[in-house]
Amino acid sequence: AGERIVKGALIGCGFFAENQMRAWQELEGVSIVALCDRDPRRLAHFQALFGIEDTFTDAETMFAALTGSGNRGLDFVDIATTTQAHAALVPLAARHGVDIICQKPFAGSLAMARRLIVQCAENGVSLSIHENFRWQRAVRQTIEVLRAGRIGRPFFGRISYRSGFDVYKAQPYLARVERFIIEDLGIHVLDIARALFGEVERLSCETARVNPGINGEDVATLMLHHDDGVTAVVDCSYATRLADDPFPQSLIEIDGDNGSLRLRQDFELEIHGAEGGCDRRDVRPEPPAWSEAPWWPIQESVLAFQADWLKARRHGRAVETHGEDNFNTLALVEAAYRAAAAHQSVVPARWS
Ligand code: NAD
Ligand code: 89Y
Repeated sequence: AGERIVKGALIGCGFFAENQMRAWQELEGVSIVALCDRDPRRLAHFQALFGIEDTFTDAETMFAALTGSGNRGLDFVDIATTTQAHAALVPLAARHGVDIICQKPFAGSLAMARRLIVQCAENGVSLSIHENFRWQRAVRQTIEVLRAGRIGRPFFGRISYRSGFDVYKAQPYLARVERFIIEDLGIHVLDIARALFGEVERLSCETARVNPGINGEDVATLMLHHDDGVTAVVDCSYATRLADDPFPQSLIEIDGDNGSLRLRQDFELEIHGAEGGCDRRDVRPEPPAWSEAPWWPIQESVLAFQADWLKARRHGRAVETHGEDNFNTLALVEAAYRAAAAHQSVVPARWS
C-alpha cells in the first residue's frame, strides 16, 4: 500500500507507441508525465489522445526540464522511436540517470548495442528491451508447459510465422528497409526460440523477396542448432496468401523425448503425452478493452510485458529481455543475414 507512482516519459509518438501508452494508462502505480516527438503533429495527436500536458519536440530539452537539480521528476523513459534514434537517445537518458525501456530492433548493429548496454551499466540505469512476443498468452503458456517438463527433453522445434497481412500500410518504412522480415519480425520469432530452447550454437538461413514492391526480404527460413542439442526451424513470411490469415500468430511445434506440443492456429495448445493421450488447452488472448483485431495478441503482450517490467522494478530484478539478454537475440538476426549471404551455417556472436 502507498507505493510511490513510477513516473515515465515516452519518446516517439508513432504507430506502435499508442499501444504502449494505452497499456501504461491501464496499469496501476505508473504514470507517463511527458511526451516527446520531433514531429509536432504526432505530439499534438498524442497529447489530445492521452491528455498529457507536458510535451517536447526535443529529448534533450525534455530531460533537462524533468531531471534537473531539485527536480527528481522522472524515473524512466520509454523509447518507442524506430531504431535510428537509439544511438543518441539511450546515452542521453543514461546520462540523466533514468531507467530505459527501448523498442526492438535495438541499436542497429551489435557493436552499437554493446556500446549502449555498457553505457547504461556505467550510469547505473537499467536497460530493458520491449520484446513482447514471448509475452503473448499462447506463446507464454507454451514456454511454461515446456519449462515445466511436460514433454521431457525437447529435441526438435518449429516456430512458424506465415502471413500476407499488409504490414506496409501502418508501417510504410518496412517497404523501404534493405533488411526487412528477419530484422522486423524474425527478431521476435528468434527471441521465442531462445525463450524455448536457449542459446544457439550455429544457424543457417535462406531468404527471398517475393513482393516486388519492397526493398528487403519478405521470406526467411532458418535452421538453428541450440547448445542443448535442439534443432529448430524458424520460418517467416509476409508473402503467404491464406484465406484464414493467422496474423500475427506464431505457430509452434515441439517434440520432446516424453511427448509433443502443438500450438495450433486460433490459440489451441495441444499437449501430447508419451502414452498417446492429448490434453487440449484454450490459450486465446484475454485482450485489453482497447485492443483491435487482428492485433489483439500483440496488444495483450504489450500490457503483459509492461506489467512485468513494473513488477520487476518493484522487486529489484531485471526483466527477461534486459539489454545483455537481447544482445543474443540481435546476434541471431545478424547471424541470419550473414548465413543467408554466404549460404553457409554461421556461429552467432554472444554477450560476454
Ligand atoms: P513510427 O515511425 O510510426 O513512429 C516513430 C515515431 O518516433 C515518429 O513519430 C517519429 O517522429 C518519432 N521519432 C523518431 N526519432 C525521434 C527522435 N530522435 N526524437 C523524438 N521522436 C522521434 O514507427 P512505429 O511503427 O511506431 O515503430 C516504432 C518502433 O516500434 C520500431 O522500432 C518498430 O520495429 C517497433 N514495433 C514493435 C512492435 C512490437 O510488437 N514490439 C510492433 C510494431 C512496431
Ligand atoms: O513491426 C512488427 C512487429 O514488431 O510486430 C509485427 C510488426 O508490426 C509487423 O511485422
